[in-house]
Amino acid sequence: MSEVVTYNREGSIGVITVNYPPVNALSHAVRSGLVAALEQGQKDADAKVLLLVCEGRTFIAGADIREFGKPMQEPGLSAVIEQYENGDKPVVAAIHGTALGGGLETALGCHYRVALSSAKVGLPEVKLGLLPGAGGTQRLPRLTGAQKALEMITTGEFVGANDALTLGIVDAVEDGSDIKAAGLAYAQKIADEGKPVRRVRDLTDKLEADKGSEVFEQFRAGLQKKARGQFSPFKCVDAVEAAFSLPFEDGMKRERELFMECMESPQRAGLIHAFFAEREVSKVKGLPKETPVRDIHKVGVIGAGTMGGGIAMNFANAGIPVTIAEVKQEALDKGLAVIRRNYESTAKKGRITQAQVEERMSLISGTLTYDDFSDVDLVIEAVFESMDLKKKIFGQLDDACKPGAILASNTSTLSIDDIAAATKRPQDVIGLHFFSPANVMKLLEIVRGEKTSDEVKATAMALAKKIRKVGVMVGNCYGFVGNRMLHKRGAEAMALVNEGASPQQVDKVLTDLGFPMGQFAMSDLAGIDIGYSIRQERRKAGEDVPASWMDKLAEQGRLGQKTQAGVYRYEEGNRKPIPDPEVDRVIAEFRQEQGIKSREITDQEILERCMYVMVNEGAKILEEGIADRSLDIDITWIYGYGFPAYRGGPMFWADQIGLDVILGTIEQFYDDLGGEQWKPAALLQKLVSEGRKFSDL
Ligand code: 3H9
Repeated sequence: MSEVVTYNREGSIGVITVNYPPVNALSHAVRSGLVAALEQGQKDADAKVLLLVCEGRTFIAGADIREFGKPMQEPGLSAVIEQYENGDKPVVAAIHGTALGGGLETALGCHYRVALSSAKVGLPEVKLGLLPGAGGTQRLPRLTGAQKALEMITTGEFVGANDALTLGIVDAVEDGSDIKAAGLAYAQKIADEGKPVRRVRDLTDKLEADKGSEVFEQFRAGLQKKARGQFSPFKCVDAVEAAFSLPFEDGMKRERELFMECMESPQRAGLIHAFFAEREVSKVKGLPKETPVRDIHKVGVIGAGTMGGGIAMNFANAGIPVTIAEVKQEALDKGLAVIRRNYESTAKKGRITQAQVEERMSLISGTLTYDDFSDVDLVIEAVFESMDLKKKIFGQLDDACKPGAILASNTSTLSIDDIAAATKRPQDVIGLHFFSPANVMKLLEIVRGEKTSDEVKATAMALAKKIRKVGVMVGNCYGFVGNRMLHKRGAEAMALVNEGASPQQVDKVLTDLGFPMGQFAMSDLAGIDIGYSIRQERRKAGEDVPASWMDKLAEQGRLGQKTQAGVYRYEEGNRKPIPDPEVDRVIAEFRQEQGIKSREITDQEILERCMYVMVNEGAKILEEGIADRSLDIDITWIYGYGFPAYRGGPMFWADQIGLDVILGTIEQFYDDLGGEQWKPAALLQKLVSEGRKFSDL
């Protein structure tokens, strides 16, 4: 008898129990166990109805993703589900936690479904670059009709139990937390009422209603925008459409073919890498799992600007009281008003209730003095990037905060060690780098200083989870992982425009790769004055900072989106960048002044220069131990900068292109263009000589 799936009888109900922690994924052992237990149940003359239920935190959460890419061992999931559906004893699936992917498909192969009201169901395969490959695209529309099935399958979003009941996906919903008791009671009812088997594959009324409908074309058109560049969402539509145009068996065959196409696509590999990488980043090298963490009951934030306000919202959203400090009452009032406006607009969109707006606002207070930080467990400083100012603030915080309080900086570039040196508690100092908009972007770059204690590091990682961010632990250097790579890409993008490319050509190459916006659209969003004032400061300090056409734009007052003109122009109330001939003129004038003869630049050169410079820098970051693993860099870029998850992150993308190809091109650029940024990273050379990849490290 399988250890992970057991069979026993309770009265007239034959109970099939899956127990395969952590999420009861459909491994080979579970699939064969399900078949064996079903056969036992069918042979058991005293079992009138069978019940499929899971131990632990959830019903089956899908196929075992760790088995993907390895040879499939029989029985396949579709065959298992077919046996459940074709049997002549009714089978009830009892759902708690999340019935996902192959898990929901298994439940759809059962004849009745009961769920706890806290349960959720979904077909999230699309998020892994796949489509439901065990009948989900054929059975779900037979219950819900085309529209809802397409929505669920192309977005992968989960549906709560009560909505699932309305949609016909489950037959009953029970309150409480004892899924086995709920399942047994429902199965007994089926037995008492002598209900027959009811096979989803035989249901046809929803299919008839939507046959020939325009909904498929409408979905494809919508996806052109929403899923630009992606492969599997379009295949999902094809598969669901097959349910309406083909008999069940043929529809299943079509689903299989499309599933295999997705399985073989590089996007599937990228998304599954991203799925596991997201979970791996929480396991920090050298930081034992049992490291104690400090309680964070109350937080202080310094700065009520866009960043400080966004940071504060994260804590209020997680139910943690937060006090924001500002220098002037006016700035504080303005910051608090912006936060309220943000919440109100979320409420208007129906994502939170008005009561939640008030509840969250009641957790946020303001102050003009650090004396109010005497009882906070954590302070996050979010003032502008000036080392002198930060040192002054940290010295004051050291005096104002209780012993054991963590002092964090949201700096995006400056040295955490230098900031920590302004305090008598460098072990309690850490970088917590949020990404704008801080209440939305999922990344939290956690910067460990030389002296940061393990307890503080572990507390920061746990805190990230609590405020629903993905925390990535990185080392201390200029720009850390994300901005250090971004700055290299930015310098290369500028060089390309100097040499002859247009800003829109550079941006298009990046958006075609899947970035939500290009380098120059991003400068407009952040504000051109930021880079300009940094360059001016450095010039004043006597540094040799080359002239730039961006300086000319800043001097003309073209500061970006906020002035409706920057590298692009913007129409009132619209964030869409529009190329501007005036900017072309400024660039042409600049080239003339600098004696640059512009040349044709190909999209391929833009791609290689913008991306390979990042990969080379990423390799140096790994070499120096600033990032522990290439997956830490991948997750930083996916969640901090919108790198397309379906390409797995910049380092995974590089592995897929081939490190030998990339190194060869980098060497060529080093010869042709020169510059430290093109000096090949020793790690990259080593990996190529050993025939290895970043992901092998
Ligand atoms: C599919 O079903 C294809 C079929 O249509 C067709 C087949 C022919 N497999 O996320 P957590 C691990 S495709 C293997 O931290 P949570 C995870 O790596 C699949 N492992 O917990 C982690 O391991 P570790 C469709 C899995 O409570 C641990 O479980 N299904 C799988 O925050 C805990 O995970 C999906 O896409 C898996 N399927 O969230 C569902 N799932 O501890 C994917 C999880 O070693 N899973 N693990 O780091 C999820 O969305 C979330 O994990 C879930 C729990 C909501 C279930």
